[in-house]
Amino acid sequence: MDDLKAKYLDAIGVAPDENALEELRVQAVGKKGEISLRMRELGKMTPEERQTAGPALNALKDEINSALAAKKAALSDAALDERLKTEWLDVTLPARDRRLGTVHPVSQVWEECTAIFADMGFAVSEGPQVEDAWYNFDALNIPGHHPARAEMDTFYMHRAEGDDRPPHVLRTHTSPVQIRAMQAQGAPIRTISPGRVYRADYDQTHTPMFHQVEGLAIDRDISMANLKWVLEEFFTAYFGRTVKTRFRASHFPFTEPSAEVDIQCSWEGGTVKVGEGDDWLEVLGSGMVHPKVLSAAGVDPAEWQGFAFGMGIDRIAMLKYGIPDLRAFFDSDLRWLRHYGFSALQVPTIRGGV
Ligand code: 2NL
Repeated sequence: MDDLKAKYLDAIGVAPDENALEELRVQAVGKKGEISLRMRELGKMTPEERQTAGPALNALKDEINSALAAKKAALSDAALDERLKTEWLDVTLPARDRRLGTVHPVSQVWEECTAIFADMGFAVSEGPQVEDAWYNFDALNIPGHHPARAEMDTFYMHRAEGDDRPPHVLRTHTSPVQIRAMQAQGAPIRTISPGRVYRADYDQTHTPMFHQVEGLAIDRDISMANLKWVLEEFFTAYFGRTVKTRFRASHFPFTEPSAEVDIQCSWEGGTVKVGEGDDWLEVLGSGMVHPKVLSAAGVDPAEWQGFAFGMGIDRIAMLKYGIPDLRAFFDSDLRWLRHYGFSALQVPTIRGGV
């Protein structure tokens, strides 16, 4: 009996597949199997012999049956594992999350500005980021010896050796775009020029590349009054509330008269809030376009006049969305971008975008 048990349990243990297992089942416990034959022989035994052999054979049959069932389960698990190694595509798995990117706050604010000024009849002009020094300085009444050229920390694009033409510059403002627009279209003109500008300056509040939006309106009778209305309309739409402004006399070579514009704000707990309180925050430079600048751009200053202004996109983005650190704007840190970024579906509108 022990031999019989060992023979079948060992064979079941090493059976390679279900067919081998089925053969073993027939051999051992099938109708004409070895165990069944032994059971048939019980009749020829003495009652004493039968009393021990009967239960022993039944127990052996049970043991072989459960060994067969266990081995069958193990074989089918192994077969599934083997299949899963090659079948890497499991169509029953849930779909993977799609990781959507976000719109950078600079892009969002750029579009918000464009939408607000477009609603006031301003077109958008674009131009090169690598400029002739003439467009960036001379046309704007900033002559070669003027300290502004040094103050602006200009990036110069040096010519090849032996090429004696003056070097190109990375534009330090988007004014050259407006000069080109006036040359191309003449007057009257109403346009804004958002874009990247460059100054060799890097600290807590300055990055060597930043974003500016300039505006220009030239017609026969445009005045500072029109400038004030346009800017107040802009700030109210942009910040979504009435924002008081303060015009302070200033000086730029390209405007006369010139004004710096402050907006109303409050300081509480180290954060600034726009459109309330009685502090002031400088956000913008502006003025009436200098006659020499009009002439340089091919517009007759005896016939035409108008205003221009320039402000920092990054700066007003920080103010509106409570972003404390300018330099994080250009770190490309995905956690920062997910936190401060906008959904691609959040399209800016003339009411301020959000
Ligand atoms: C600032 C603000 C300013 C302008 C930019 C401009 C453009 C043309 C003619 C005259 Cl085509 N002016 N733009 C005017 C005033 C200020 O920028 O704080 N700049 C240093």
